[in-house]
Amino acid sequence: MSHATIEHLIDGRWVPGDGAEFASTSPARPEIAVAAGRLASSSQVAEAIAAADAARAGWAETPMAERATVLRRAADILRGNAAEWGAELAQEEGKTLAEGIGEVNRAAAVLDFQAGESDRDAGEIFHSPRRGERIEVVRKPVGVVSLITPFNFPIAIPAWKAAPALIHGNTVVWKPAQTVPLLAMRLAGALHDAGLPPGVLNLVASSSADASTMLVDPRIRAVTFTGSTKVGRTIAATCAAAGIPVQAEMGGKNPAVVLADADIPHAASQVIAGAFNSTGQKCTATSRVAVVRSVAEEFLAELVAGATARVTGDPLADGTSMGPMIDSVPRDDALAAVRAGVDRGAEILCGGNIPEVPGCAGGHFMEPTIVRVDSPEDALWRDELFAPVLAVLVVEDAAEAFRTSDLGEYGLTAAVFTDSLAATFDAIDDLEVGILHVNSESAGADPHVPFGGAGASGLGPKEQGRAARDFFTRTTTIYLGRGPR
Ligand code: UN1
Repeated sequence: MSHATIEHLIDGRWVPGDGAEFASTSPARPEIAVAAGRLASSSQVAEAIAAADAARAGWAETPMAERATVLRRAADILRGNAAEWGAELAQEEGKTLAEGIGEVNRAAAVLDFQAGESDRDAGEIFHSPRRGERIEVVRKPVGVVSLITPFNFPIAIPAWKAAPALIHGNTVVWKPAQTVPLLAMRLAGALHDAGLPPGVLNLVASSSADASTMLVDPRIRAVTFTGSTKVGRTIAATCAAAGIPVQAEMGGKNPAVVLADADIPHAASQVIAGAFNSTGQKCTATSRVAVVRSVAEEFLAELVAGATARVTGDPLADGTSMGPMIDSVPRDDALAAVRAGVDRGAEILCGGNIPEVPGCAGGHFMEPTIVRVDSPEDALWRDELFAPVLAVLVVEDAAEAFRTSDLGEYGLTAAVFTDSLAATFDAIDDLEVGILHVNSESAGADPHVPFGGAGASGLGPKEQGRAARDFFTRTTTIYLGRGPR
């Protein structure tokens, strides 16, 4: 099968890389290259930064309505190619075809929402305590911003960083995850073909070492990152030393809480979706569930039935409801973590193995896995695996459910299943999370509302919605006096 050729977008031109050879491979069939080429070298990263800097003034001066037109055209291009690019996404990242197509359309929706900023208010105006004066707050672009994006949403996450950056008049240097260069090219290509001027968005698929200037170059004014807590904190430390603000969306160990008055079949199907969609590789995935003892038997039976009904297989095949993981190393780490849990006394309720997938012998598959732990101190209850593994803890009551779910330093999302208004209030008040779902799965992020977590899950202003402008603009407060009469 022929593969796509990896190129980089620098100053409005597609160019081959000067760095080492690399390829993205299909996680379902690792022997197949999806895209191949050469990495961008450090000097190409430098060219990209210079191009973004040169394009800065022109793009900042472009009326927001014109910037919006480019974003809307790019959204149309994404929608027009959703079937084809969704299939490429499924092939390159491993999520199912339906998830891949859904993600391309989601990226389009994000571009459209952010384009709409051109029709909304531009700033704020305040009363002044003095006569003949008012106080205005205007927003301006910050300048050149670096985007560093992960493998798991290869087009949606870049869209929700690039769209607000661009609509607010910033220019971009973007390093995608090395595992998903093709989908990065699709988004950059859509924006380029939509008429983005040269240099406004530059895509450089490079090694982390060669991209390191994207964190410290004095022309870079902000860095937005999504990935692990460890890498996010390292980036934040590096940028802090250079005085560059960072927005980092990082890990999660998101709990679901199932209380006695919950609709149990609904709760189980939502927890299954939260745990196993995208093969559990979401920072918002449900990775632990506390269930109250009086409903535990019914809930666990539904849960196990839902997990075992998932068809793990080739992401492009009809009927597949869970694809492979991105690589064998994190898959093997997740399997080892489950085995270590079993050695400590945890009980596997389903999964825990590498499934046989016809035609995909070397694929990075893992069965949807549910493990019952007997203590909230267990590592399976506390450590993020980024894999299709769900830990279950049976608790006595709502108070214990919330207490055990609040353990750990992460605070991205949580899901609470209940009919009780009082329990809902307790969840809102007591759970230290950036996103709370009441009677729905822990994952998901609508384009028009803030997204991001607390604690080890997030640093800096929130993404998405109107909140996105807090990171991608700086404000000037103007004391606007009329002068003496
Ligand atoms: C979702 O829950 O649909 O990296 C999106 C991640 C998050 C995005 C989650 N930043 O998984």
